[in-house]
Amino acid sequence: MINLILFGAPGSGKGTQSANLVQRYQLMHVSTGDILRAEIKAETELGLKAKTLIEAGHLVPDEVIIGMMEDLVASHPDVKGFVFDGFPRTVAQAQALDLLLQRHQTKVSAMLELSVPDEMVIERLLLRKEKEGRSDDNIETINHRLKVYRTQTAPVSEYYAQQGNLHLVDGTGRVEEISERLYQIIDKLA
Ligand code: B4P
Repeated sequence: MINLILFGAPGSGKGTQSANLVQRYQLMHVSTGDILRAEIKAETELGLKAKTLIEAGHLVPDEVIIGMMEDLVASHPDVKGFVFDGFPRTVAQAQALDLLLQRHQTKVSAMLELSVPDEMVIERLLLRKEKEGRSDDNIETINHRLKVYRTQTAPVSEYYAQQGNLHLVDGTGRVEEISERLYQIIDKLA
C-alpha cells in the first residue's frame, strides 16, 4: 500500500494536488475538510457542530476526526492506498493515524509538505472566495486559520521529520509543475 499525507498551510494546494495524485497512483482521496463540508450540507449532528468551528477558523476536536478516519479506513480494505489531505492536523491525530495504519498492517509512506509563503496563500484563498464563496475564506478567518496552523498543525511536520518521512516541496508555481515535483518523490518510493 502507498499512504501519502499532503501537508501544508490552508490554501497551500493540498486539495488541488491530491486530485492529481489520486488519478496517477490510483489511490483513495481522503479530505477531512470535504467530509466535514458534506456533513454540514447534510445538516447532521456532526455537521452542525463542525459548522461553527470551521467558520471561526478553529479545528474540529481530535476525537471526532480520529473516529471518522478509523471508520473510513476500516470500510475500505481493498484500496491500493490513501492520499490523506488535511489530516493529520495535530500531533495527536498523527499518532492516532500511525496506530490505525499499524492495525491494518500498513504505514505512512511519505509526508509531502507544500511550502507556500503566507501572502500567496491569502491571495489564493481570497480568489477562491470570489469563485466558490466558501464561508471560511474571508480575511479574518484566514488569518485565524494561519495562526492555528502555526501553533497546532506545524508541529506535525517535525513529528514526521523525526521518523525520516518528511519531504519538503516548493508549493509555488503552476499546478502541473508542483505535481511533477511530487511525482519525482513518490516514484522513488515505489
Ligand atoms: P480544508 O478543506 O483542508 O481546507 P484548506 O486548508 O483551505 O485547504 P484546501 O485543500 O481546501 O485548499 P487548497 O490548498 O487545495 O479544511 C477546512 C477546515 O476544516 C479547517 O480550517 C478545519 O476547521 C476543518 N478541518 C479539516 N480537517 C481537519 C482535521 N484533520 N482536524 C481538525 N479540523 C479539520 O487550495 C486553495 C486555493 O488555491 C484553491 O482555490 C486552488 O484553486 C488554489 N490553488 C491551488 N494550487 C495553486 C497554484 N499552484 N497556483 C495558484 N492557485 C492555486
